[in-house]
Amino acid sequence: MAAPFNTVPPPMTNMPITAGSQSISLTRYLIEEQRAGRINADLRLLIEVVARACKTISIAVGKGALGGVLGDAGTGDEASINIQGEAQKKLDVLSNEILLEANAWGGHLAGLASEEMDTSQPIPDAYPRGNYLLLFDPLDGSSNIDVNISVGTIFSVLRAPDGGTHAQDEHFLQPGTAQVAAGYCTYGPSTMLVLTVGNGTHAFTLDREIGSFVMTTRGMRIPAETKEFAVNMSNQRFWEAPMQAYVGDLLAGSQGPRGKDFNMRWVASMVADVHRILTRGGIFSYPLDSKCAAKGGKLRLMYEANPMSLLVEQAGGAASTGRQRMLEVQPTGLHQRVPVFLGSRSEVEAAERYHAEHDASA
Ligand code: AHM
Ligand code: MG
Repeated sequence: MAAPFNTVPPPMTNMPITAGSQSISLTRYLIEEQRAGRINADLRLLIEVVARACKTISIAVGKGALGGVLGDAGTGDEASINIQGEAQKKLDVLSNEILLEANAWGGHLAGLASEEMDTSQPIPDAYPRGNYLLLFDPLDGSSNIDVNISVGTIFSVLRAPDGGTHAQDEHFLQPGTAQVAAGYCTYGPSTMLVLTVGNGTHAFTLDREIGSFVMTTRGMRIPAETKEFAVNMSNQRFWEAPMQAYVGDLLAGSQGPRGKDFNMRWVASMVADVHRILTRGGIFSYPLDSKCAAKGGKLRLMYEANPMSLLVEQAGGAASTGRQRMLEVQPTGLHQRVPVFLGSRSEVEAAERYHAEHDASA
């Protein structure tokens, strides 16, 4: 029998909910969190609205070529380029619109910011404004859409410093420790929502027949040790010296200083790679390299690194830039980029040691 949610905090072990146990919908989970005083009604509504938008995106992604939504946005020479300087896919644009439209009118937000938009967007005057800020990458890994590989939506929730007023870009520039909720939705063989409101990281699977997210793992736990790493190896020659040394020792396997053989996986969809790490451990990294050094890294702090880092820390893992705890980075820009190392605690600490030793000797 399922444990009563209102009295027992989620046990901190990877606990798949087995068939036959009482099913706990996302709605029920959020109501129980509200009763326990960990979230308020507005934050509950916000998460429900994001989850509903993700269901709509899941339907669009799932239709694939039949929905006429594959390929680049814009036409021919007029390819649509976003603020990141990247060509937008039709599904990037559509997912962004779905999230904007769903979140505009509920009264729970002061503003939104998206990886696909130049600046943040305040809630229109026609609607009431609330006390939260929502940031999202509407469709991460979208270069994978056309080849039918998992993609996902990543989101982060902050408190609005001036709740109820027009949100400005600078209101969003809060460190990851200030997040009140974070999550992602992965559109893979099944659609899953992985969520934290600061009380563990929990996974919900979309039951397509009834149209609701049902808890399938309560209290995800990342094993501290791992033998699996995820990185785009084709960038090796562009990496900094400490990353070269770290991965060199991973590749040396049982003959090298690490004394064990490592396996490598790289989906090139951060959501899918992080989901694997939350499920069975590993380290994910997108380090600084000479191609992206001028921008600070490849992945975005506010839309990718911070929400994933909160989910990973809440599952017992660690997240770092290689030189600093990710969640303590003070953002200076909405679209700021950072190097990323996250996953199994001992491996993230090992990567940090290589950076610290290199920096000390330099
Ligand atoms: P995107 O937000 O434009 O999709 O870029 C982010 C993606 C991540 O999902 C993934 O980890 C990374 O870019 C892959 O980069 P690369 O193609 O260099 O391996
Ligand atoms: Mg992205």
